[in-house]
Amino acid sequence: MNTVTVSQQQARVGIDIPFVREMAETTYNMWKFGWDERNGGNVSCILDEAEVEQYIDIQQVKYTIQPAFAVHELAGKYFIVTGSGKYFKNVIDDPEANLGLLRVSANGEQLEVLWGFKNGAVPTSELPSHFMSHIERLKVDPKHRVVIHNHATNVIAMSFVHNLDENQFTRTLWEMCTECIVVFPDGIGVIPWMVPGSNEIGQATAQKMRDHHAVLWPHHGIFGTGHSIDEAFGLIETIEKAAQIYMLIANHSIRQKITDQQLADLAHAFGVTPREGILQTITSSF
Ligand code: 2HA
Ligand code: ZN
Repeated sequence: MNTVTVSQQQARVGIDIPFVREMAETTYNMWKFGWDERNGGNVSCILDEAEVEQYIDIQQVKYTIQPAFAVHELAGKYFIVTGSGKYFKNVIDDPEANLGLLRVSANGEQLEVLWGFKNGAVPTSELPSHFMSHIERLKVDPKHRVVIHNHATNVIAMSFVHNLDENQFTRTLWEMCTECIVVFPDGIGVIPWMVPGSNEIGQATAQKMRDHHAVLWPHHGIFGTGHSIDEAFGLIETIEKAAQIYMLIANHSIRQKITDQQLADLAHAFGVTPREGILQTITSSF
């Protein structure tokens, strides 16, 4: 027997829309991993108009919001984003209250809400960082679509005990698991500790996004990007896994390591180019 009550069904308005379901499931998984306590974390995903109009009336603007800054570069683009102050664990039970779908107006100066943000919800407080990151990633990668921010536990832990030089931080992560250099050959960017939610942290993050898919916010969390939610989520998962290994082996005597030669051989075998200046030698032995 189906145990979902009528009120739950009503609350789950939108869950049958594929891009809503994907956001709901992803935010739920991140909460289950312990990366999104309380209202921690935010996600934004660019959608194609053709995809949106299959499910939502794109002529019907519910209301408009003034963004923190004009986003001419994103004019006309559709985004599904998490709501400010919303708990990731709750999205799956009421997507319409915890998510919103918006379009950047044709002149880039308004956000047109088309769906969601029920009961006066507003977009994530980190929207400036998301928008600025989307703008920079799109400049270097037209297929870019997704920005995910969360409070991945071991990444935060590592930011206390490892130095914050981004090349050294990257190198240590690469050394922790064989797959790392293949998943993020461009390394991770690191910004100084800054107050979240501000345009300043958005600018610092976006500047790093020119060269990296992922950016560490020390003592706070991580930003990961990709062509899809799977890719951005998988990137963060991989970084978090490496950080977890680091935290597990810290203060143990290290008997052996993945060498620079092995990292170079991996890069060669998988056809990726490691960011310059991180490995001692990047000559493949093949
Ligand atoms: O509140 O994670 O950085 C959501 C956040 C802020
Ligand atoms: Zn955060």
